[in-house]
Amino acid sequence: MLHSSRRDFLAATAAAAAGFTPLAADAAKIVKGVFANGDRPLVAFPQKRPLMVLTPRPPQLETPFEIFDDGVLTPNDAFFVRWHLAGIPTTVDAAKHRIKVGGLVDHPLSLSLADLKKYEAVEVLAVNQCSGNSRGFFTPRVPGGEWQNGAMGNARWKGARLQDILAKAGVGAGAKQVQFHGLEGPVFPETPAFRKSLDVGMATSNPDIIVAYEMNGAPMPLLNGYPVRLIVPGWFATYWVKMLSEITVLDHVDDNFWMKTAYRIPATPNASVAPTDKGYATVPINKMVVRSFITNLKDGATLKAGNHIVRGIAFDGGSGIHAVQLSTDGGTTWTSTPLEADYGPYSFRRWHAYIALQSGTQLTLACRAQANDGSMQVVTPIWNPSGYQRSSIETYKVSVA
Ligand SMILES: Nc1nc2c(c(=O)[nH]1)N[C@H]1C(S)=C(S)[C@@H](COP(=O)(O)O)O[C@H]1N2
Ligand SMILES: [Mo]
Repeated sequence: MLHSSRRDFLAATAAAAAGFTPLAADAAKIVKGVFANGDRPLVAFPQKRPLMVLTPRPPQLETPFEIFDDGVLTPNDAFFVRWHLAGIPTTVDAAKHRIKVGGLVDHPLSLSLADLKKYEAVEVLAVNQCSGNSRGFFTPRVPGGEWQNGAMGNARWKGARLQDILAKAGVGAGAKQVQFHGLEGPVFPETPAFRKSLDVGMATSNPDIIVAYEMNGAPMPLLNGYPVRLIVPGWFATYWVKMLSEITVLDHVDDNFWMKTAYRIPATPNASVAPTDKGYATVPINKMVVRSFITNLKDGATLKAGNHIVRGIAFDGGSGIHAVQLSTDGGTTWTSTPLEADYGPYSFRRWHAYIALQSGTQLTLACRAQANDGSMQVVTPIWNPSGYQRSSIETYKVSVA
């Protein structure tokens, strides 16, 4: 392998050290940053096309945004990747994999993949979005994975309903939460293992939460959680536990690090605070907030004069998209755009509009979505110290040649 820059070399060797040998580290390819320190090498990890590398170990790989223009589903080999801990198995024997269902249950279970497939199979199109998607745009900047807008993806997930599995196990009286854990572990013993929990009411009554064994009609890539992962449609990806190996019913509210300390948002309107604010209450991050993007042009683009189609996507936390509007004057006036096919309330919803561009002009495009629950994107960016839940209206400056 040839590496023209030290940075690519480090990315490739660190990935190899983690057991993930990049298949084609093309040293020439760097995606230019849209914020300071935002340049990202494009590296292909196993089962993946070249993606933007934030960190190779643990792997944090971002989907180049133009891929969202290709179709409503994000291909498995282009789907973003995010792990917290570096001790990820580099292979998993699906035939030997078991999901242990235990804790406060009447009948503990040990489910093989074959057992899982005996439950009624359900399918859902749902967006998996990292809580910190778009963190790099926070002003002032905050620490954490400096994602652009590509820490998200939309896939068709197939699996068994969590509520059916829990019904079989029999949830005991006094249960408070259900905790999920995957196969990976920390490299250092003092690092807390990654465990996430949902309230027992939600886990036993929401028929859309599934333990999935298929992603877009195929087994999911190892880096996206092969052989099974939890799908929590409408909720941020932190709950979508990969390589799921344990489901534990708890008689208390989970107080492990990943619930009590990490992944919490201010209990304020729009989860927003001032950088100087201290001592506010926080809650575990939960439902996603409505967002929309243009997918076929980038901020700063130069276009030819004439007629153009503008294409985009929108999604929310599960009520579905009611309308998307486009502005060609930076948000002063808005026009409704036709929505494309509806793949259910948890999926990306595509939209498009036609605009006529006069040569020699400059304009700012903006799109805003309104969800069926009435929520609507606003101009004012939110801020919180973890860089979670960015959802403000995106703008795109365009020069017409
Ligand atoms: N086992 C396990 N599952 C996990 C995580 C993890 O570190 N370990 N990270 C979560 C977070 S924060 C995100 S953003 C998503 C990323 O899913 P993806 O890698 O399939 O895109 O996985 C979630 N599930
Ligand atoms: Mo995340």
